[in-house]
Amino acid sequence: MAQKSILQQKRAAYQPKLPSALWGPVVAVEGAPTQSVADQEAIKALFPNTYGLPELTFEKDTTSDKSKMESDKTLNVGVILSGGQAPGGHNVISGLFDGLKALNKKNRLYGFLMGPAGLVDHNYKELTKDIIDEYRNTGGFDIIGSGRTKLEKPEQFEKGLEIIKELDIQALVIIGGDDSNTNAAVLAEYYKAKGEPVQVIGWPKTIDGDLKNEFVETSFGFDTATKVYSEVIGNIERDCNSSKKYWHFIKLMGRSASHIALECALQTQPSYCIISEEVEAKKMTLRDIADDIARVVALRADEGMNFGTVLIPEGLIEFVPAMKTLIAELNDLLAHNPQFSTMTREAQRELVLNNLSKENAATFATIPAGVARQLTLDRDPHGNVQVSLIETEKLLSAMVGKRLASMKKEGKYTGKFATLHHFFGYEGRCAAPSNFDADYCYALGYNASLLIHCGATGYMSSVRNLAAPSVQWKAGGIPITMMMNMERRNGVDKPVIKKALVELDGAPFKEFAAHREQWAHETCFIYPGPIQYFGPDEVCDITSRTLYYEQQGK
Ligand code: FBP
Repeated sequence: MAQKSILQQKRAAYQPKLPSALWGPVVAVEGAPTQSVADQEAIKALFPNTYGLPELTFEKDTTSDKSKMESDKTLNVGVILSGGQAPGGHNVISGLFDGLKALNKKNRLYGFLMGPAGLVDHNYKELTKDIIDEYRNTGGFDIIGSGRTKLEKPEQFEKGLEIIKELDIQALVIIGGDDSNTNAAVLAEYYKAKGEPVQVIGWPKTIDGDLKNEFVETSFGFDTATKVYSEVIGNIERDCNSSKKYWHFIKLMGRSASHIALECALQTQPSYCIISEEVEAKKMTLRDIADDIARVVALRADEGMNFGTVLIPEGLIEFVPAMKTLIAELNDLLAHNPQFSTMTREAQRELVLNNLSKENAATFATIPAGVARQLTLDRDPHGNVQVSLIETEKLLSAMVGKRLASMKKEGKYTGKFATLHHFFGYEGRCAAPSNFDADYCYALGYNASLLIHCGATGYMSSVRNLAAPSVQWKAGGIPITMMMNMERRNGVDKPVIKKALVELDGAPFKEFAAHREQWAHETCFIYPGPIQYFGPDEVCDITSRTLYYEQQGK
């Protein structure tokens, strides 16, 4: 048995707070039929058996005199962790386990190992009370491991069905981001179309925060991960305000949307923060961005402040319009040339330059060789560029340095520009969940046991009203097809869950935009400090600033 830190030992005793609606017997209240957020006809045609299902809300069953929800029916359930780690995954599984056992002590939970591949390859283990107790309120996905295998081929579904039948599993729960929940919907449709009695339920996971909509207020893990990054950014800010000699360029994880960067900016008030969605809306080039950062460096230098912090979202490159069209064409090119990864670097560059459109070839030729190569590296199994490998923090600081050098020649800048670079991502993905994520995940898991109990399939577990204390949260399920639209992936149009990007007319961005010029001119750093697990509620239960501003007034 692995040794535990003292915090881990004490934290194991934390009992996550469930919404009061789930404390006893519940009834599932059906809403109106739903439709997808876009491309309704195309999605309906692809999901004839699971499209248009009603939203479900669990309410207290006031007709029952029992103290808890119970069932005579026994259930075997399989669970899969898919994609990148996010704090709270173990609590989702412990919530599901507790919910299943509350329904019927004979219910069993199986974990498929190392992601969706575990289902296809029949690698699994039964999750017993002893195992679950080891992992309560801990970070990481190591209870069963995770992976990025994309479940999309009928052969995979059939292999999965073999083990599902062997273990007599009635429901499969997939914990994942937008792509994995898309897989969950496809799987639910496949089994329903075949008349196989296997329910499929999804859970909203990703530190990126981009799996959200009216019914999913936030994905789990975002709260904890951003608190960890903000703690470290705050520490860097305090260091930089002490020595007053460095500009720190800090890249933050978040494959596509800039929610993490925006949240960290709201928590730490840096000298500068780039929001990719704004870059796209303003059609900015990398040069425009570097020039604007140089403007801030120069104006702080005028006040004697040759130091500061710049936050850079990981997904920036894909939002710079010229780069976006280049990457889209590169994605298609790579998808149609499977031999690409085995070619020499020179041959790869030649193939790219000879096959790209004139405009994109020109952009490709002008970007530094290192970044150009990073753009052509292997895609992840979902066809995405692996943006975490692109060192935009170094690229931008070099461009800012160049701009400052020419400003110096023109007599427009007299300061010093010494830079340090950081990339925060993996530091936060497996942190011990904050109270918010511990409670939210446990509730999502417990709630899924009720969705399974009431026969739902093709649904995502949904817990809402998250800015209120956890006992007031509302629980239920939303049809996954409702969140879908058609997008081009690996050169083909596919049904996928629509990614939620930062809204420039949303409250969190407006709050940031209203203050950023002041944060640039003055030193307004905030030092949030570490996540607190013990102490006053207002410190331990604080939600993300994003959720706070989004929910304010609702
Ligand atoms: P998910 O969308 O699967 O939750 O993963 C998000 C993420 O953490 C991104 O922020 C990051 O770009 C990516 O995973 C890195 O993944 P990997 O470590 O597998 O390369």
